[in-house]
Amino acid sequence: MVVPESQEKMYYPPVELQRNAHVPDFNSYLVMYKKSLENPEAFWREVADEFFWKKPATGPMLQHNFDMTKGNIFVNCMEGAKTNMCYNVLDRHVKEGKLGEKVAYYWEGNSPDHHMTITYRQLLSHVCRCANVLKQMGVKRGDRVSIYLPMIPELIVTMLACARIGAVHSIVVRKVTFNHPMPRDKGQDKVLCVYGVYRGEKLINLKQISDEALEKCREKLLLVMGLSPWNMIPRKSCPMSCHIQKHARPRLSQSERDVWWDEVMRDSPDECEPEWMDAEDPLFILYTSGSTGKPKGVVHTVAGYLLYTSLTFRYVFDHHPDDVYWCTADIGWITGHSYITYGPLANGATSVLFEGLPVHPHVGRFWEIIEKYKVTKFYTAPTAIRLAEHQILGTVGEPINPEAWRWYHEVVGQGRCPVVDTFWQTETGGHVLTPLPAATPLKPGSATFPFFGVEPAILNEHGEELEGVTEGYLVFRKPWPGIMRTIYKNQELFENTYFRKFPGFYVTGDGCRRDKDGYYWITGRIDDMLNVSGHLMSTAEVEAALMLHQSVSEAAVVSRPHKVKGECLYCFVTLKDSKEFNCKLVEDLKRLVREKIGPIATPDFIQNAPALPKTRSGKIMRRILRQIARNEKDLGDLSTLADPKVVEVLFNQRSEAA
Ligand code: 6R9
Repeated sequence: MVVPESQEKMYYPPVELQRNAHVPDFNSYLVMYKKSLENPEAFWREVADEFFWKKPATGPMLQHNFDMTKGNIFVNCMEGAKTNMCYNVLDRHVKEGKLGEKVAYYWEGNSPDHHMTITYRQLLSHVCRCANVLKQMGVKRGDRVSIYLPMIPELIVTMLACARIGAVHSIVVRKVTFNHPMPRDKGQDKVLCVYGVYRGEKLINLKQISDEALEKCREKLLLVMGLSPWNMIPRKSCPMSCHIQKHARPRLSQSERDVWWDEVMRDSPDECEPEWMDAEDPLFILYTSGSTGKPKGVVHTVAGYLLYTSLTFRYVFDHHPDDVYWCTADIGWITGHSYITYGPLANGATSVLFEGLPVHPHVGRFWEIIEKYKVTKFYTAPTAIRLAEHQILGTVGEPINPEAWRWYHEVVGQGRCPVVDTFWQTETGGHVLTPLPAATPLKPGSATFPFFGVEPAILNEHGEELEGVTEGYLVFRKPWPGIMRTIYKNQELFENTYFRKFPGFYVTGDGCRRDKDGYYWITGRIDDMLNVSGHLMSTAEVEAALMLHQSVSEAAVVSRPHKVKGECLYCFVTLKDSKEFNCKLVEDLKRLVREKIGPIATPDFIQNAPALPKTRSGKIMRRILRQIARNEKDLGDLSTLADPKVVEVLFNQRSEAA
């Protein structure tokens, strides 16, 4: 792969940061990393010691089998131990840690006029009330609860209330139809949702969507809360009593099934004994973003997930008690589960919880919020960075990834803040390849090195391990506590998807390159690799080349069968505002790719794409683009698409010109 020279520049951790850091230099990282691999038992035991265990473990910290030829795949952490997630992230701080009055969340609404502050003590009290409400509704240990809420405090409250009583939460990403993530099978599911919510200027009627889904499943119950902005009026003076003023309430269509949040919460007692769970009991199910296929219900369990999200949060963000931390992700994505709810709370952190959009009511909203709450640690996605970069700075003509990286580093971080590029997956539970801010010299675009306890390897197609400078399949040799345990009700799919290809390894499905300094570079999903006349190339490198052109704001490349070459390149490009798509541009782009990568990579098709199909978390769904390129109309499951209309537009504008 061609690496633009600019990518090779190293950025060293600032000295001021190193003085007070948990891992103050690269050598300390190496020492701890070595210990975590050589003696995982001692390493994870020490991490576990800081949490509350109703009963200690009788088994080892980690046991596993990753080899299908030797039996079922499993991971087991702290067998015999009993604990409760909610107790560890709330009661422990309020009762033992004296953090009761510390702010857990600064909630900032869609409108800048709506905001509130929630302390650890208040959060605990609301969680206990909600836990009692759930019990009252008949939710028991082991039951599944589907949650369909926007980014409001009640979302965190309901997640933790489930964790407290041992119910398994399954958060449904908003705007998704209930097609797949809403469980259709018979179960003891309860559903929580709000009546509606504003996203920017747009009102989304979540209740109506839920009603439609629920029609088919009689046994479900629905707890309805108010329309989000209406709720806010009483919020400031009376946190969480909230919700639609009586006279402004819509009538409930299903009055025997649906209840109003404030009515049931008001009379609910604010004490609730936690359910003492087994270490390996499920904590939640989360459906993967589906950028590569049918969404799978990834299952995470109590103890291991607690240890791993807590530790990664502390080290990767170098957390200190006076930090104000902000992760802009949606809680419906694994990033929100691990790094808005569980990881930060396990550390007693203060976080910002933001309901709105980065561009509402104006493009500077992110930076305004950072100012307002004096945010010290900021965690966001490249999509958001690119959006802000283009809107604020106009545009430049260099590779998008390093370019966006540098902009983030220099303009947002004023050159003082390390950028931690964290590689992980819903399946991994937490960061697996990541820099540590005071320890790791950075290269823009690289997720650098493995986190503690994580042992990566790069394999070729035949499963042979590749050493040194190389590129191939990214796999992991051993589990860490936070790795997924199974796919909900489908152990077979779990084993086939992640373990069949290379016995003995967890297969991420991502391609990866290791450079001369041992840095890891993710090259994209393996399914997105192209084979043109026998040359293997990653879509990411062709896309990076296309984005060098000053008219291009985004590009996505997929393969299309070709009589002679086997596969050829079909490129979708989104142009910057005011740029025109014409024959000259197409020729320029072809020449550019040829120059940067070589004649073999010359695109056969280039199509104008006013927008690209993306998941809610901003990932391009190349599976769909591949089908558009091949003119295959049966697109299968589109339920995780953020905006299904995009697909139709792209079909209509297909490029047949070679
Ligand atoms: C956390 C999350 C997982 C897939 C993963 C990979 C891509 C995530 C990345 C990255 C390059 C990074 N990915 N982090 N690629 N650099 N820092 O995103 O989970 O929604 O399950 O997606 O995202 O392809 O396999 P999830």
